[in-house]
Amino acid sequence: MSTDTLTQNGQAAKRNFVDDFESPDFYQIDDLLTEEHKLIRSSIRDFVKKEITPFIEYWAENNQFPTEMVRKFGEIGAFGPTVSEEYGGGGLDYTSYGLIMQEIERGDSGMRSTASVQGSLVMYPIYAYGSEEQKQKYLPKLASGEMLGCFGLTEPNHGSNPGGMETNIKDMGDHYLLNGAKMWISNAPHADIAVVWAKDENKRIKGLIVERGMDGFSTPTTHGKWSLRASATGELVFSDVKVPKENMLPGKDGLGAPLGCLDKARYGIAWGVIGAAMDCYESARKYALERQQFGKPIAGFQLVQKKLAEMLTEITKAQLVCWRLGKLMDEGKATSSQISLAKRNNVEIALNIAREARQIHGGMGITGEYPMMRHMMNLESVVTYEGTHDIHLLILGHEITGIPAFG
Ligand code: TGC
Ligand code: FAD
Repeated sequence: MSTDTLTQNGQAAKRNFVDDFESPDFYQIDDLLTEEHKLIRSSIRDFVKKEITPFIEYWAENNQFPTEMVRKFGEIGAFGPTVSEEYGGGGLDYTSYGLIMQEIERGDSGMRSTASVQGSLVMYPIYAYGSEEQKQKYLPKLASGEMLGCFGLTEPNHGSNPGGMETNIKDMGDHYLLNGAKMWISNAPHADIAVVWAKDENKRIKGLIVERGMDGFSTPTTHGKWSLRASATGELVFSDVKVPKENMLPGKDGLGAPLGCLDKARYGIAWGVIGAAMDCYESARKYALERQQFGKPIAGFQLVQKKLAEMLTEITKAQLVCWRLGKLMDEGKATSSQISLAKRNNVEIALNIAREARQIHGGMGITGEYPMMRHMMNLESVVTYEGTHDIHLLILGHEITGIPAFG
């Protein structure tokens, strides 16, 4: 991990900032959670109030990835919560994982990206498809935050259709020769390792662990983002990189291997964005009660109440979808299309809630004094990555009709 952060926490903290966030629970969904779930949620919420929300506007405004958060996330168990304790994971269930993502994304989607890429897209493939040596070598360091990882699937010419990827490996006897490029890769500029998907000579997709420092491997930073500004995004460029044979993931190949990881990450996003939505809703509810126009709080106007009532309705529906999906994940019964429904629906409602909440704040809503603009800009990435809104619709269409309409 590079430690070149510019962050000076003392300078970054907002003056007089008090984060008194409490989540809405209109349908008493807390009654469906265990004491352990509530404890985990409350400890992550406290962490976010102390370590993220006082600084996040500064990081986002300055387009700064706070590298110190990697170790801190490791310390609180945000990396690989469902990975077994034997390899440094939390050994927790999927509802716990979802609640952790929800609380972190309440702070910021970019912070949740850092955690969910590390857990679902780097630790999960090593855990599920890796050799015993790979698991022992990488998982404990990834879990603790000693190492940061990234996941390279998307390419300049292949985003929604990763099956068309051009990145390739040649078998050179004692190693593979890796060539190609990936783009839009979260964590890439700071990553110690990359889980990379490439085609072999038989056009079969394989997963490889590529380490920083391997000759011919570079990770240029992507600049000019108006979204996920506290998350580092970059490219992965491979020019005749010699990858040792023991770095190939032996347990699974084909497009189903990376897509299996995406299922875990999409599940985490479905929960995560409820956090962003709740943050916007709570901010709007409080502002509407305080802000006076025409001699009374704007919360007293029917049109403002309509906005708040619709936000709470959609948050409640999203919470119920996630609670049920978490149970299905634990029972090993969740399908990819059920996960698509949750990801697609929840990101859309979060984005709509961010926009409506911004309107309730009037002009103040466009400033960094309130979180909506940052959440809204972040959610424009979230609605695109891990499968775009329309790709998830087509996955559902395929499930309903049996007819794929992708090509
Ligand atoms: P298709 O022919 O449908 O499937 C190919 C093989 O894959 C299997 N499969 C899955 N396996 C596990 N989980 C899933 N969700 C799966 N979906 C499909 C399928 O059974 C088949 O297996 P086999 O054994 O028969 O070969 O594939 P297709 O080429 O038609 O594409 C289908 C499509 C469009 C749904 C898929 O490619 C897709 O999901 N596209 C979206 C791409 C995407 O999501 N990219 C994400 C990149 S990573 C990222 O964005 C990280 S951001 C992280 C952050 O910062 O938080
Ligand atoms: P395209 O696939 O070119 O799509 C453009 C438009 O065409 C979209 O609206 C799409 O819905 C539409 N479209 C495409 N195909 C169809 C179709 N068949 N029918 C109808 N409409 C269609 N990738 C990684 O591998 N690892 C990462 O860590 C990662 N992090 C990311 C971080 C950020 C901030 C962003 C923005 C992206 C990240 N991605 C990552 C890439 C992300 O997964 C892709 O951007 C996404 O899958 C879409 O691919 P694309 O951008 O190439 O868009």
